[in-house]
Amino acid sequence: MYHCAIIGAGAVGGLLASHLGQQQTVCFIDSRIAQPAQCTIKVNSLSQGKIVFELAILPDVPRCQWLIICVKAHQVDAAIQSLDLSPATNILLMVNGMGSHHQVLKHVDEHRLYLASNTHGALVNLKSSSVLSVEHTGLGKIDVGAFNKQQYPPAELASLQASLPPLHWHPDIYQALWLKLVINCCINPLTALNNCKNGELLQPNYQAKLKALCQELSQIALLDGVVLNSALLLSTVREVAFNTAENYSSMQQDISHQRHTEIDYINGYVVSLAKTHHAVCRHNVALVQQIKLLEKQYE
Ligand code: KPL
Repeated sequence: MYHCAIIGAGAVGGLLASHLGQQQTVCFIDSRIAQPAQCTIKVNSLSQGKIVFELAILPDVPRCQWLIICVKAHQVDAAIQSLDLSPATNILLMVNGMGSHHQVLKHVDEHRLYLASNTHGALVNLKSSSVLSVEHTGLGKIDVGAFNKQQYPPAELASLQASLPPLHWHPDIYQALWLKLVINCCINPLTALNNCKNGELLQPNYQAKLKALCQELSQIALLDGVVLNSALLLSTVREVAFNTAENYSSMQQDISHQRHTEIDYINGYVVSLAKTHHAVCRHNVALVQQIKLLEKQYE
């Protein structure tokens, strides 16, 4: 029996595996492989220094306490649809944006689904079929809560908390998820469209756009039952842009490597929510259209 199985051998998956693997049994899951394989993980962790260790990659989920999903939001369905998921396994969904939980709920019971927001920065240095090398670029935190807003954490959360501090339990995780969504709605498309680092958004020419976006996002969040003050949102977005000034956002990276972006789960999620409530959402609509135009050039 493993403690944790992780789907998504990328920057976040590698970071989680390296920290959890210090105290627990961990493996990666990749439903595309036919036979179990082995992988060496090398991580420069900001809290634990250099970590190197071997990890099994399995084609299906073994008995485990947690299945952690950290793939791109639009890859969730493909990553889990052929897996044999035990009803006793807790699922922790740690993806950018919102809305991909619908894909998980097609396969698992809602009382097993937990949602997480991660603010650690991590970048893949090197990835091959047998080596994953990750740089931990920003010390963040992980917020976890139940999809169905249960008040207390499951007993199995303690093992994750011990290996991955700081990890906080939230009886209502949607506040934390929305805050991360707003950060992604502002930083990701603007850095992708302007092909710049996050810190560039602190320049005066972006301030009116950021302010308008935060006002619009705070109004849409309210329609979803989440109260977020727009001035506070703006200062949080600026703070994240400052703290990650030298990073390229994941959407800037997706566009520059000609990959499909997560726009449908970030600004696109906000636009569809606004539509449901017949609310105006022109700044987010414009960003979705512009990012989709860029994607069209190579898809
Ligand atoms: O989460 C991010 C992303 O790039 O997806 C931010 C917080 C914007 C950091 O780059």
